[in-house]
Amino acid sequence: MKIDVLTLFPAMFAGPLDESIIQRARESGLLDLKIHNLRDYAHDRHRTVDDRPFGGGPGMLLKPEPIFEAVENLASGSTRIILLSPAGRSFTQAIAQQMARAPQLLLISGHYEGFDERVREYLANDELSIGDYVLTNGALPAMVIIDAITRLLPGVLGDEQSAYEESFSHSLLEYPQYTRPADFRGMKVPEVLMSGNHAQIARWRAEQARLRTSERRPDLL
Ligand code: JCQ
Repeated sequence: MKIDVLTLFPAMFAGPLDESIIQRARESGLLDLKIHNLRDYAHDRHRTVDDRPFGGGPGMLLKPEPIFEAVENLASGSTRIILLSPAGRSFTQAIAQQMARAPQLLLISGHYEGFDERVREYLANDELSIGDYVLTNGALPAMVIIDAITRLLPGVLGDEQSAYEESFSHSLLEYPQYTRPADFRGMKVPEVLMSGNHAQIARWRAEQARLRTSERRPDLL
């Protein structure tokens, strides 16, 4: 999969995507990730990317020209062009699964000033939010989405993790888990897990997952 990111803060991407599973996916060629500076698509001496809103009001808006030119340079007919902002639809595991099947994504990181509406209307295919709070810019949301999608790409995770994937798709929270020691400072592992009765263990886990979900995330049931 190819993922391009358009941002005013390319330096924010150094670090989080250079570690662990994402880095392995990049090195093995399963993920081709490129970060692009929106400012490189400005034409004037000051590399201007924003301007004042028509009709007045506070703040500045991202100008359409640099974003349109960047997209024309980076996207093809099959590229999904996605804006990141709190005004988007909520990013979910189901959306991550759909996007993991796309050949190319172009993530456009907005910031507090906002986009000229023509970027939404004529350029983007989609607008995503990672949650109901306001960040300074879309770089962290872009990284969250890249992480969620990359781990779903075939070959990125091992068998163990793929099994976990299936358990999440039952849309329950995970049951409590324990490892050694059986007694840690008097805090004991539930007896049933050491019983060797696998049918009983499976029942206990299913019950715990349901209980935990109904207590913490009744919206998932
Ligand atoms: C994304 N949840 C929060 C902030 C405006 C117009 O674009 C904007 C983008 C941002 C950055 O993204 C977020 C966000 N999901 O704050 C304001």
